[in-house]
Amino acid sequence: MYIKKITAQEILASGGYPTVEVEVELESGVKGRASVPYGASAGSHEATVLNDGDTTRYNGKGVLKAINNVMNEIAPRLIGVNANDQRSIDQLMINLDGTPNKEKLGGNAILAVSLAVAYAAANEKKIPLFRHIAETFQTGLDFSASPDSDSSPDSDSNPDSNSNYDILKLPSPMVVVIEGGKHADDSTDLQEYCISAIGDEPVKEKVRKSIESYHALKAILKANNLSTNVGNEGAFAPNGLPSNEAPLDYIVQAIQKAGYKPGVDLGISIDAAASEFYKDGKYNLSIENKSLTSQELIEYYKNWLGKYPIVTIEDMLDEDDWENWPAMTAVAREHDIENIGDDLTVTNIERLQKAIDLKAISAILIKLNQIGTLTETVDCCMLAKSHDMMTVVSHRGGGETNNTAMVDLAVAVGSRFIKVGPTRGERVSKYNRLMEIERSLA
Ligand code: 2PG
Ligand code: MG
Repeated sequence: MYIKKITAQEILASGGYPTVEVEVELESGVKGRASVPYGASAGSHEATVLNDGDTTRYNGKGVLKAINNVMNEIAPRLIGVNANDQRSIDQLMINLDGTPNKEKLGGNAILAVSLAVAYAAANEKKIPLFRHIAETFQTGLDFSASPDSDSSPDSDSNPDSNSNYDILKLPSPMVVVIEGGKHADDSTDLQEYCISAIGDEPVKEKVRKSIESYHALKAILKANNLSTNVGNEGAFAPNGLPSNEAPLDYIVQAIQKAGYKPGVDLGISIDAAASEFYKDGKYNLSIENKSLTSQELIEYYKNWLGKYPIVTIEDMLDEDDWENWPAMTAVAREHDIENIGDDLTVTNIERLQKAIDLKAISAILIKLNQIGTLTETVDCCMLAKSHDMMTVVSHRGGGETNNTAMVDLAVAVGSRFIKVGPTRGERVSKYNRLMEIERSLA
């Protein structure tokens, strides 16, 4: 499994700006290819997305420097290295970069190589990526076929079928249905309102029920004279909503209109992305003309918690408002709601450990490009898991590609949800991959 060649190129992401795509070829001729996303409301503690800053190309957002780093800095060190040794390869790139936020080589350059290596190794082993990740990092999940299954080469059964794995444990969809904040103009102050599937049923049913509710929501928004244009992630982004609470009410109506039970089949998840409306110690809710302290904001949210079938909340406070996060978590836990850190924790084990020590969160959002290597991402998931903390693997709002590594990661580490938008090719590719994995394991 020795690496023979690494190539990199600029490709377009869904936000209309370039991103990095890498192909790794092994001596056997087997290849792996991956591309990486970028955020819109990226946290300030994330790994660097290295852009060129050359304003004559793509408003300065080209990624030729990152491409150059892959070709001339990273590739020469990885030729001849065993692609199955993911941890060493990632460590080598971390050392080569040498900065805490991967600003020298670019988190985008490093992650694209990291994932392409993983795909190449999985392809060489003729196993799907999720299984390769689970085996490589010993995540404790067994996707291998059970010994009594028919896996003879001439059988037309799927080699991954009859596995020891219970498909009801696959991650559930957390579908962004209304978006505001930095993901849309003049919508809500809070960034995302999601429908999260909580029933005990196969993924394909959860996807269907969530998406049917998304369509029902369209009718409800229209009936309320609200626009059904969509934002970055393919969710509705209506102007002129009366409050940040209104979407919660519309979503409950939508779930019911689609014929499902709020709080039983489908619940609600909120991502405030509060760093985006925090300034000088105050949280500014512009559509309601309010400027609140952390304590006042927690009180404001508190009114919603017992009233709606909310299952998770995320980034309800600023990314460095550490002292108030524990109070938010305590309030959420009283209502059996998980409090997710995203910009707070940035898939970084040091920040996660701090959050654990402070009891600042009860769950963590996971984004591969927040930290920049597959190994560090899996380590973060495993640290969360060792503290019985739920993980949610997420897409990015700025620009996504059709790459589905986030889904395989979510399956491999046993994440509870994947957070992805409901429409647009780069979003539905994630749900389609999840349903494909389900079929392969059924
Ligand atoms: C988030 C993400 C994804 P962005 O905050 O959870 O929805 O947004 O990628 O813009 O940071
Ligand atoms: Mg978030």
